[in-house]
Amino acid sequence: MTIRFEVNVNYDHLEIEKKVDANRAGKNEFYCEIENKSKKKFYSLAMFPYPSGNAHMGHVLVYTLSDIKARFKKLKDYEVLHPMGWDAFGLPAENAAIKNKVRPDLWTGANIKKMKDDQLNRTGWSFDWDKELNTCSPDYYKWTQWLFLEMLKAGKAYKKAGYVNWCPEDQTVLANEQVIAGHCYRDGAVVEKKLMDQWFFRITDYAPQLWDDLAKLGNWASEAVAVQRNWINKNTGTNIDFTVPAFNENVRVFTTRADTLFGVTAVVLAPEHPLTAKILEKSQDAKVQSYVEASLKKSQVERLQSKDKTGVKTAYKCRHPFAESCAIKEVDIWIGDYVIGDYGTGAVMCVPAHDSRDYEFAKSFGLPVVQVVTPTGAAEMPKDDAFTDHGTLINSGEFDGLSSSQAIKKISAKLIAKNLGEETTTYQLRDWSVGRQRFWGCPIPIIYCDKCGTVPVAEKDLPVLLPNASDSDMKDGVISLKRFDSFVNTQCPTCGNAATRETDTLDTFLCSSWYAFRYLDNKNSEKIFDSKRVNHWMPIDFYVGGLEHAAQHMIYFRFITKFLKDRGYINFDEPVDHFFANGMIRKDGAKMSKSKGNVVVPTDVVETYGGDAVRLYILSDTPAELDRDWDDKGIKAKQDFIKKNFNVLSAYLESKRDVQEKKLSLDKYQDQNFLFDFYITLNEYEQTLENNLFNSAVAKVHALSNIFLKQIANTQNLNTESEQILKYLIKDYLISMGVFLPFTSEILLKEFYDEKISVYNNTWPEIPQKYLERSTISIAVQINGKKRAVIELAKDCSESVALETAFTNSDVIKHTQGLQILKKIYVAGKIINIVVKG
Ligand code: ANZ
Ligand code: ZN
Repeated sequence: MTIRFEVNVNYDHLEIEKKVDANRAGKNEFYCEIENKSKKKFYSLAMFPYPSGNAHMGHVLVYTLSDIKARFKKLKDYEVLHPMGWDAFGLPAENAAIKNKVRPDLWTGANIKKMKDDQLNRTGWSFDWDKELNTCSPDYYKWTQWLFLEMLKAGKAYKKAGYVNWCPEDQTVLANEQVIAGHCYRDGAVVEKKLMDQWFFRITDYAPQLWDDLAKLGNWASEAVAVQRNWINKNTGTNIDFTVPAFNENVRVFTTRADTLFGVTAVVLAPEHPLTAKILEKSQDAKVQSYVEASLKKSQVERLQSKDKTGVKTAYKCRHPFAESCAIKEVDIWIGDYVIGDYGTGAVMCVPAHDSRDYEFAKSFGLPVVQVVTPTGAAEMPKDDAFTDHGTLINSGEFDGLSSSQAIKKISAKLIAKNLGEETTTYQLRDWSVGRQRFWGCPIPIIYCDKCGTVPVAEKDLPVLLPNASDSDMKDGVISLKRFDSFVNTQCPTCGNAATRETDTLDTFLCSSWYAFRYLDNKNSEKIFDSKRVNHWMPIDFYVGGLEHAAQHMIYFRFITKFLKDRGYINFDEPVDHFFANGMIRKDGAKMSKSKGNVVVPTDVVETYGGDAVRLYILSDTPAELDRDWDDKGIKAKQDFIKKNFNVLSAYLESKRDVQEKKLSLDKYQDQNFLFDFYITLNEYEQTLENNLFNSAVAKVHALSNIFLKQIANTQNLNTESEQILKYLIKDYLISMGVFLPFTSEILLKEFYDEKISVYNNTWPEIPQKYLERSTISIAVQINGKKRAVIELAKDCSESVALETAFTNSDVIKHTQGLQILKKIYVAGKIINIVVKG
């Protein structure tokens, strides 16, 4: 036999990887036949990367996870899709363009090439590059634009005034990431909030469905579902009207605790509330004026997180809806920025005794605290805080003595009867602001005409192409589509008059909210995708990504799916069956970051330890859902393990080149025990992979290797048939190991079995039922307290048979011959104890 790959019997990962890659070049081994309906499908997907130019350890973890799953399912005879693409629009490219004076498209393209060649293809990831997509390429963003137009047609895209971050120095809009502690990242100017017309998607129309369908996400990481629940946050409550005599109108508050109505000591309006503006106009109060202006400059996050509640009292009061029976007849109207403008009604009834935020607010301004709910049972009234639990009503007139939940119903009913309230459902979810005042994004396909107004670009005219930015376009450090006259100036598609294009681009979260569909039909120039394909392949069977995407990306992805279903393009309403949320890779207990100087670079470790070791190490010991600490010793140990496994196997197989592997009857194999060991462990390995217990799977890889290495060490007396069977079993073993160790397995299979063999396009070994449960057990025989032998017994063996068998064992005979036997007992299933005199 010729040595086909010239395997160096000493493990050298670089040489092995080079050979495996060379052999693979030019073939798309991982090609998925989308139209293949003869097999069950498996869609394994990891969130696609931003082409920053440098893969980091987080990428290594997610792509190894989706890859292990893909390879395993492929062996289990599924048609597997494991695609890869680029989330290429966004701020970093724009910033790099400004800093380095390179065009963002060129910068992005170079990074993609670098990541693909140097990084993604070196870790043994089975990506089907035929399905590659890139969100900044016109044949992709054409369909992002189409999706926008679909939203518009359905009445789900609209323009309204929204607050943006405004740098007064640059006279430009800043992204949230460009605002550092309230200041512009470039010139340090204090960032202001400015009202500008912006595009929104009506995701709130889908809030009830997004909420109800959380029940369908049984296979999601539970933390991710919790994040979604929090984000959508459905609440049932009561809207209550307080009349404001000075304005002859009502201010409506939203509360979940109508039972606390008798404890109201103020009504607080959000600075954005319409009545705030009216109050400002009527009172001309400078203090109120400056407070409102200052509040509007703060971001929502800042407002919610600030520890001290701020506010200002206005000159106006409103009437309590139960003034006739409540001790409190009227309360002051305040403005406070802890009240959010677009949640509930943008106004709250302030109940300091029972709401913590109201309590802090009341403390800051000396408002009265009136207790109206008293703890029931063992609960106690907290000392310096609100009592926020349900309890029993006091100080509430006719409602005294009711439980909170009874009181909520009764008080609501009375308010409704008086026409001063209604029961409501609210969601915290806000409409999705999709416009960005940035250059490097997907242009919004809208034209503004003086005569015709807002005119959507016709579908046949898509894509609206981004202009090519040249160096001079970036000279002042700001690029906006507004600068490109040739882009801005156009003709109205309706009347033909001169018109201008929308210069906002779309949020990159829109690009990533439909990419999983496009992988299934990435070359379609007629349609966004073929519905039949998508209906067959979705939902995604296994989706891997960080919990940091559990809110925005996963909500938008679910929303777009529901929208496409309503429009008749697909027939399912949840995009992801199983969402696997991976943990973080840390170093010395801290997040890896450039500033801490603790970054472990994937290319370096692949170079030093090899792709197989990286794959095995990154999933070992700790469940992949949890954070793990990177440890150089740990990966070195994995490399040593792989090396030993490789060296022993290759030396053995080298010496048995002339043996032809054969799938003979396993009964013929001389060491039946080995077969039990192998198949029982292989079966456990399979279960761990099926159930995503990846660290346990790594442990099984080690266990299997031990079983084979031990067997190889004991092969001196194997007859020819057993040797043929063993060689066959080693092949099966290598195929199953290929899930974690594609390079080592592939090279050994090619070298010693068949040069055309692939560790990917192959079949998981068949596991004979017979070898899954041992009918015998190994029992130690102790003589005078010393272990002298191990014998095989039938599981249900009687004591007399057990002892009889023991005395046929040569070691037992040796240690008892000629001696008086004082005692012999069999502890069933455990041990045989023999006591002799002498
Ligand atoms: C009075 C009250 C008394 C409240 C009490 C709570 C406890 P969740 O559960 O998060 O939805 N609220 C209503 N609108 C608000 C807004 N725009 N900005 C800030 N807070 C607002 O919160 C519902 C509760 O949050 C409402 O019930 C209201 O305070 C407050 F013992 O009303 B509650
Ligand atoms: Zn027109």
